[in-house]
Amino acid sequence: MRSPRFIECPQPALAPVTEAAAGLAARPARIPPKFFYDALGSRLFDAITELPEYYPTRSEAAIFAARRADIAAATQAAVGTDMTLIDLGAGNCCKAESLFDAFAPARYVAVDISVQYLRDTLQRLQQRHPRLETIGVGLDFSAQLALPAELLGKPALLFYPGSSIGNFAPADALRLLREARAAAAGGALLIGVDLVKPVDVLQAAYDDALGVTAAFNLNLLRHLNRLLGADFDVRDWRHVAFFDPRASRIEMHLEARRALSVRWRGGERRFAAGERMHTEDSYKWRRGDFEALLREAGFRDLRAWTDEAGWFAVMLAAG
Ligand code: AVJ
Repeated sequence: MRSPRFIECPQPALAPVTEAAAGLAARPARIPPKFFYDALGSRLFDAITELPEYYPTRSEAAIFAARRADIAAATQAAVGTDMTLIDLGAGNCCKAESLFDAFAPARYVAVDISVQYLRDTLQRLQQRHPRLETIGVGLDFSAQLALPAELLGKPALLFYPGSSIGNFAPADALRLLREARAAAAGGALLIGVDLVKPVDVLQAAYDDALGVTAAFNLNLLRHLNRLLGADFDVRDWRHVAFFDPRASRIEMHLEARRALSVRWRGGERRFAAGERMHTEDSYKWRRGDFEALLREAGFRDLRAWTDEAGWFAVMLAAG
């Protein structure tokens, strides 16, 4: 059996502690969504994907279940047979692994902000796929997709499922897509995109009856307490999520229930009652607009598959 190899990329320009502290001091306060994903946050996100209100995971899975052979054939035609599968934000690697039979990759590169999470996941994955060359890359690609040079140059399939692209404002999404096209080196991108749909469906997905999304959002404060030595009391804050039709995005915020002050290592600030901290944007695209964005990023030969309701799209774009 082979063993997975791990590459830890150098830290981004801004260290996580510096970035989080700057966001907390900003007006209005704004913490990037990558800070949701500490150990508990990752588990809470997994729980979100099981909620009846959270349609994206199920819609995307339904598309792959119904169209797997078609998607695999189109992907192999675009990338070739000696396929390197580069999984952006691999997490538990389940989605990529479910494609191994149909896609038959020669090499699997799992990229995630948390290399620690990847270590356990990839050890177990390697046991199930003993001959697959498996590489784990610890990289925060939210500011720049700077993959290690040794992995670049051969046509690759960049796999970016789950509509994580929704966390990027259109201009930043375009930048990431351009970087993905460069990394694909003549291969292709296979991406999940959440689409515009009735507002009540969107809002329920981000404000579920059980309060799991609220816990996911509030857990950010516990993460900041650990990361920054902050003294947030989670009970002082409330989860807020709504769809802004003009920006075509869900916004998530944490709202102070009363006037309070927060201290952390190297800083302090007051929040008025009702003051909000912006924690996430989740953009919802019209299919044609996202296809135009892919073309603007230099992709061609676009294919798109949607679920029956037309709520989610899986798109393939040649580099
Ligand atoms: C992982 C970014 C795709 O935007 O739907 C789920 C994160 N936030 N519920 C999304 C999320 C609140 C999710 N993405």
